[in-house]
Amino acid sequence: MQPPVGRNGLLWSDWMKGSWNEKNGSMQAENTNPGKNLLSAGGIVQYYGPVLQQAKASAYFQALLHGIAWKNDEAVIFGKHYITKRKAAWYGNEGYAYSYSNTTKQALAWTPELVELKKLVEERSGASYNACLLNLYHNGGEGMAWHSDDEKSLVPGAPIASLSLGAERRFSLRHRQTGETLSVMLEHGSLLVMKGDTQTNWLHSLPKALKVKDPRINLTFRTMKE
Ligand SMILES: O=C(O)CCC(=O)C(=O)O
Ligand SMILES: [Mn+2]
Repeated sequence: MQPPVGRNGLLWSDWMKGSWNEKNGSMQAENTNPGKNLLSAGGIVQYYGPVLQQAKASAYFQALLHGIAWKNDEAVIFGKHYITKRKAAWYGNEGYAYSYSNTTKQALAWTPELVELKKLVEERSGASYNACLLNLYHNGGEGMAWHSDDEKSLVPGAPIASLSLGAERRFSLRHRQTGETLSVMLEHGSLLVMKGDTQTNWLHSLPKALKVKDPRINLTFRTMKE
């Protein structure tokens, strides 16, 4: 099994030490570059690259595609009710209610796959999480507009760990004051972590990418106030 080649100007082998764990399909490795912050100032965003063997990532993609209680996402913006083409689902520890975009969602109980993925991202990011928002983008015609994950129900500054499965998509960040913008391609099985003041100073988005025909699932593990 060859380790994957990064799409972001880095060779995986340049910054990873270790080997694939064939048993559970995860990269049994010491990531030598987890601390590299993509942001110039005002927050911390770390891209870890793939943390799952590609076949294992594909198996999780299929399990989540068929096993998650997907619903079209709803938003109320300037009093107008929108239903997105994108689907979403909300899982968490104890039936947490989660409010965003003026809608409230009740958390469902963790599935076995989500428990495994939560453990993996907790190990890699060195933080723990009590909830997860999942998004299903059927193709590149679906994305997510500029926003920050700064809802009152979240612990401010707590890491948000974003795991990507399926089609590779561009993830963009824009500084609220300076307008500085940067992007990273989120690979199949990859992990990105946002923490510190990122949600205060930066917006993020998943731009539409009309050439992309394949679906993508994103999981953001979060920490809700208890
Ligand atoms: O799909 C993504 O990578 C971003 C998702 C996101 O920003 C969110 O769920 O708040
Ligand atoms: Mn977000």
